[in-house]
Amino acid sequence: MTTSHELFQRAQEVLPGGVNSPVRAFGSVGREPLFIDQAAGPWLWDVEGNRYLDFVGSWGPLIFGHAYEPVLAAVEEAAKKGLSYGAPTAAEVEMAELMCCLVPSLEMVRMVSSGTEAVMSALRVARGYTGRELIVKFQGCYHGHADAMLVQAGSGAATFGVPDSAGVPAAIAQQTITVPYNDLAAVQQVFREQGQEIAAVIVEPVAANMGVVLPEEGFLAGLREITAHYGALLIFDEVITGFRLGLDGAQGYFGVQPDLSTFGKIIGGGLPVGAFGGRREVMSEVAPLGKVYQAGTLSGNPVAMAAGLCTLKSLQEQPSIYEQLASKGKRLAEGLRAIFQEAKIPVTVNQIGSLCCLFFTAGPVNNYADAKQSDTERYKKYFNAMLERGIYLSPSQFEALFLSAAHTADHIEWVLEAVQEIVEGGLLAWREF
Ligand code: KE4
Repeated sequence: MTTSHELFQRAQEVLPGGVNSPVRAFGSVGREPLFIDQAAGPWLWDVEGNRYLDFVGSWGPLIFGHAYEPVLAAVEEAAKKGLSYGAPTAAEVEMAELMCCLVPSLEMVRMVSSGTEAVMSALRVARGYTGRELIVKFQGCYHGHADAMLVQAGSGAATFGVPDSAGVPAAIAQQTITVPYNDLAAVQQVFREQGQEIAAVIVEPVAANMGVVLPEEGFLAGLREITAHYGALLIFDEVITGFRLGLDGAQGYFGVQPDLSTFGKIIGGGLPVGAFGGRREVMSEVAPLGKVYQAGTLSGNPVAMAAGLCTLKSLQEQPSIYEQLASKGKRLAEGLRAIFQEAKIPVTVNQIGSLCCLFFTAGPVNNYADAKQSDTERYKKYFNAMLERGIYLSPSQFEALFLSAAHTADHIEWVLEAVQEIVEGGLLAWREF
């Protein structure tokens, strides 16, 4: 039997860091990654046959859990007809029609193969439509790895970004302005100074890449008002929240309509799919209809469309899934708060629907600066102690916990019992130094 360790040794010879995406390397939790052999429902099995209750869910796509039978059947049926044609198919039309039916702000969409590609394309459309170049993003929000998005502000409320990745040209970074999440005054200030040059504001309507941070009352509506006033576009990056917070995503949940939205994860049902879309007037700029070039060999891939369509139709047929997920999320959040309050360990638990995050800081956590107050050493201990108990959490303090329809109330109670045991064991005891 091959072990995760043996695979990781081999992987590091031929894959940078031994992985195909950095967070999978378990770098911030101080141990080697598990190599997964298979999964079903809420369960993962590693290559050594160990079973884990999975709360990463491939980082969000699997709202019905792993190996959801209807999706497997749809994929099998599509695959038997061929894997890719590089030509239009009925499935792509059906997918676009369904997305536009479910999300009111969508009049046209374009399918791509990842969230990054969706965001990169949406930014280009915004720049092409407005004729402007500057983009505003929020510190701690993650929108994939397109150059313009790999920018982290320096200090200060509003500043020109400096790259937080090697290889991003300064000239690109300087076209991205970053401000603190939930800070409308900072956004106002940026627009007062450069509003006529700003093509778009891009925001995670619920931030889930600095841990989970909720929009404060009026924040999203404020962004809508400011961008409309200055003729900039508002882009909601719903790669995580799209079809997770509800059939009409965070924009439906909070009642704010963006000009463009980006999607990924759930719309692929576990296969590589992204999409961007919005107002017809804006999307009409996209080639071949308009002058903004955008293309992709596997965009709208028929097998991926089958997985995505089956997932969205299943959600449409079972809308009660959302209140069930929210109820499980609420129980988990309240249970965690109670355990740590009893133990006098200061934590903050942010939760909305099936997204949840336990921060090891007294909080509140309303932006990236707050989130970075978290004790990541304590998170590391917590992650490893939970893994030893067969519970697979996000291997970073700055990610979300994802619930799926496959998680039962009993699974939530099991998690809370495990946390209680860890806390009682003193592993996470809060020592005032
Ligand atoms: P992808 O290119 O990874 O499909 O999507 C990029 C992206 C865009 N927008 C948001 C809001 C996202 O959360 C993401 C990707 N999310 C991460 C998890 N935090 C993907 C996991 C990874 O990087 O391996």
